[in-house]
Amino acid sequence: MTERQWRSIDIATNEIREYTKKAGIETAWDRLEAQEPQCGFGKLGICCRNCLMGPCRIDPFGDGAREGICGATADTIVARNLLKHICAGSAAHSDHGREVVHALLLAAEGKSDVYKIRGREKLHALADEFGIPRDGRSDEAIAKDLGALFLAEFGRQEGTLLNLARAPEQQRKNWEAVGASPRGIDREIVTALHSTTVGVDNDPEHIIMTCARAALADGWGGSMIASDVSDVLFGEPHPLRSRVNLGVLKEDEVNILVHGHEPTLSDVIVAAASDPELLALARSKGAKGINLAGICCTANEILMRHGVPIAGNFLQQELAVATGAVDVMLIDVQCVFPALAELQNCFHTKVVSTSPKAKFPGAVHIEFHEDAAYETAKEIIRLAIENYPNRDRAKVKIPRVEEKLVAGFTTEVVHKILGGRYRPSYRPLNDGIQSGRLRGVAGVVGCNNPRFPVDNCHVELVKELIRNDVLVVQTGCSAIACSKAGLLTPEAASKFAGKGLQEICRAVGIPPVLHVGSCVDNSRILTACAEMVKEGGIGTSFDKLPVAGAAPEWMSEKAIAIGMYFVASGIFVVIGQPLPVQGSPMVTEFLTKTMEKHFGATWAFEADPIKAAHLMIDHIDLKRRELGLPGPMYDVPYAPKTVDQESAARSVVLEAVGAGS
Ligand code: SF4
Ligand code: MSK
Repeated sequence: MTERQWRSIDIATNEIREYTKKAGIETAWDRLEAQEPQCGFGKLGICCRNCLMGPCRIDPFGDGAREGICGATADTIVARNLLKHICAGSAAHSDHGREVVHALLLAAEGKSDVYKIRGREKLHALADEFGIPRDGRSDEAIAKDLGALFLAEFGRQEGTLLNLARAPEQQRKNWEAVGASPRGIDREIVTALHSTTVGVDNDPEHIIMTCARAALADGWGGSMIASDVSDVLFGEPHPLRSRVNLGVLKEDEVNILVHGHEPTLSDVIVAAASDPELLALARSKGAKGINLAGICCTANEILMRHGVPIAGNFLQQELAVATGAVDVMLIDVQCVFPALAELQNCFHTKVVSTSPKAKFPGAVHIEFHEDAAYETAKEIIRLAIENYPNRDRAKVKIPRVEEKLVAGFTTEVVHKILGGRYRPSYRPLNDGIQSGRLRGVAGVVGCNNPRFPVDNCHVELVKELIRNDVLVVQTGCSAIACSKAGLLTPEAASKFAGKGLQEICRAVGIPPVLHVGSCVDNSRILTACAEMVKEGGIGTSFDKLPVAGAAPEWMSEKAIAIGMYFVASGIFVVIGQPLPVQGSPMVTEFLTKTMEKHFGATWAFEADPIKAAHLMIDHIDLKRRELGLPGPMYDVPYAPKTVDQESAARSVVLEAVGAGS
């Protein structure tokens, strides 16, 4: 892999990556190089290991095998593989949701040493929405009913998910018409996995409908429950300021990084990190304090609610350890490199796994159980403090790079900040879109991937969108990427946004790019779209709205599930590298064209971030025309200098993904 291919726009990433290269410390980029050339059959989705008559693979050039031993065609194999990915992604988000519901029930039943109902307003709103009586009842009693109701959604055997009632009527009709309305979350995933086994579902179109239903069970089920219940249990996020990038690590404090996804432990770690007993212990070891920061989505969870700084996104997990300044990296589930356990041997860092679901050979395992959450959190922090004196000062290299950000936007917050505290409303947002001051809204989400220079596509794509007066909402590692580039501050509006978006940001005091949370919080984008439809004037279902989505550097199966539930909800989605479906022209055509007929939206594949931005803008403009809305209020000036820079960034990206120069 050439330097040109890995070099990021993030200078902290470059600095530590250079160091690991020189020091011979292996990271994801080195392992990618060792994997090259990567398997073309896998990339095209045409290998099948579903039974032990195989493995089988289809010759993409038509000279060799056209069918697997059982007779499965490329179309069937590709569709089945896609469905397996979606099941895994949906399962990950939904299992996260279930854990949070369990924690809510512990709080409601008084069985936890730390969990309390912190989001009273949200609890009451949800109780009213789901018909749970509130009069004369304690919050705990209400929460117990709510927890039981949500838990039943996972195993629901009859009827469809209750949250579907939040979707516009037309959306629900679309799903009904193609049999994509999800029933119980677990049921959809089990049924979908059943249909992928040898000799079950072999009709690629039918399999893709199952993909849609399993993904919708995630978006409108598991993920949405995770976000709602987290708000009840840990408190509703509100806009707050924080900092981001490796520079948030401190030389003279105990550094603890939380990495993974579930907030059940990380939220408690935040509380325990200010425990006087632990602070005194840290001082007794020569540290000035305890510095907590995060990586990936667990970082986003505690950023949104507590303003805890973020050390980095997905591809910075190894780089963070390589700063030599991390005393404990606490990991739970999802997006955690097994390589961390080996990497810790190069430094004093202790990698501590905590989930009963996820063990890492070589890591210290301190199992987390919700009923003793605070004690576990203290034990892990104590381990970090005891490890602080082992830090080798000669190896400490913390890049002096950090950026400010504002996070904490939710569907409810947008209501309040736009309409005012006493008259919350989406009216000003819809008015802005109707007048053309705001062209539309885009969700830009997803991971990093070593096939792309870290963050470049996220940042270039989002800059182009806001330059064209498109308000951007973000989650996950994409939000972290753009916050490192300084796009998540109100000041970024005057620097990067078009005139119309600038006016809105200035009037309301928001950044042009809104951080709405972690991967499960993509469900907040669905509920925000539902509010826009409810407010009226810009379409009666999601597929009519001037909105679009993107995941420019995605890598995870969870990203496929997210993309699929957005498309199946009527939102056009552009992703950086193609889905592994191109071994079947039929499946590719179905996803990128035919889905429009059934769901009102399609997928598009585009590695070039500027072209991807313009696919989204063109789609938004098309929706505006269909709604009879005027064109954008302000012309967007051609920016030759920027475009030159963008071209350079694009050619690196294209080279990195093997899409030409
Ligand atoms: Fe081969 Fe069919 Fe078995 Fe897949 S299911 S491995 S295509 S025989
Ligand atoms: S953490 S799924 S790398 S966004 Fe949610 Fe980041 Fe992608 Fe994991």
